[in-house]
Amino acid sequence: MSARTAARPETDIPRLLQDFEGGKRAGLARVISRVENEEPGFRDLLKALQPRLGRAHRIGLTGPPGAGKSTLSSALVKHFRAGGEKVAVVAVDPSSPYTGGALLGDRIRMNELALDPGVFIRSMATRGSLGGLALATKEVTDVLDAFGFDRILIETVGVGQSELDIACAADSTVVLVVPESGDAIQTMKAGLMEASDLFVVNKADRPGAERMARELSMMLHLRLGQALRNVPAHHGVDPKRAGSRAKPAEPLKEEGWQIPVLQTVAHEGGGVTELAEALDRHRAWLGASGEYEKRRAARLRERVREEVDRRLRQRTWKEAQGEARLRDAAPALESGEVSPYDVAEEIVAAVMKADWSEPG
Ligand SMILES: Nc1nc2c(ncn2[C@@H]2O[C@H](COP(=O)(O)OP(=O)(O)OP(=O)(O)O)[C@@H](O)[C@H]2O)c(=O)[nH]1
Ligand SMILES: [Mg+2]
Repeated sequence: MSARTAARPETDIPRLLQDFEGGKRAGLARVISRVENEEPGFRDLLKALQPRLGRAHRIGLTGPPGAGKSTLSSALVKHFRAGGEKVAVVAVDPSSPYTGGALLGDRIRMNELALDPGVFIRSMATRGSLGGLALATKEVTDVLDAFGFDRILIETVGVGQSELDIACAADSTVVLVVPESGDAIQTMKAGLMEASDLFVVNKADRPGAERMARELSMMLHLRLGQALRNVPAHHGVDPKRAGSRAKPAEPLKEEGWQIPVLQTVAHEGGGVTELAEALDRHRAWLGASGEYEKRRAARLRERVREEVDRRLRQRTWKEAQGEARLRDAAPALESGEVSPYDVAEEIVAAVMKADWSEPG
């Protein structure tokens, strides 16, 4: 390490790690803040934690606003806690630049859980970080995994692409719908089918839940039929059985995993045990089928891409003063004197000329 490194604020990393490793809550909170805000030294922290990743079961929970995600999360937390497991909840709201009202509501609702030392709850919202919310969420989840939580619930509001990106970074992705969600076809159009490992129709105490669940099962089943047409018979799946129309067989996503469509009444805890059991089955399947390793490998590669993108953005907009250059060029840009392409070229040229010897 150079003398310059020693003068940097990240020299407190060993102490931070010591508190963290000692299982101190305050240490955990400090490491999370450092990582979430991309403060100096956050990469060193993440590097140090790498060898301990992969012990937690990461569960993504996504679905439309008000579907009952937080209520279901709370119910799952209680269930896992009753089994003696340590549980963390990360609530993500990509739509709000600050910790919004909805998340605040969740906090109040989850207060009772938060008093339990075996539970950790964190709300996340965009903070203009150069890596984006999805990356920050994954990194915070890594920190929680390394700290030793057995289960990590990642709740994302909405069903857009960024929510799916976050949910898909989990080991098991649960897509929540409600009877009022509209028709199943609409749900499927949002690309949720590919993303989900489990479907849950929450608010099953309301009319239409049964029908919703049936429609979802049918659609999953139809999709399976299509997928199997390209699967050779020796692949271990019996296309006749799976494609049978007479008896709606359990739908499959991939060989060996049947995407279940469960029903819950989250505020009463109804169906939560069944959901937890299905999650355990999914986790066991991930391990036994080799799917876990496959997804892990894909995730590691993806993390490299995300980090490269972030570093380049950081170089461009912070270190090479891209924003300042853009501001300076704004009048000429607006008057039409220069084109956006000219300005971009100038910024890129500045990035290329910058000193790349010291990591940012
Ligand atoms: N009837 C009924 N109401 C429920 C059920 N689950 C949750 N709710 C209610 O639905 C409302 C929304 O629940 P939340 O858990 O906040 O939903 P959410 O998906 O987290 O909402 P956002 O985070 O705002 O997107 C609350 O008033 C819950 O009490 C259920 O199974 N049945
Ligand atoms: Mg919520």
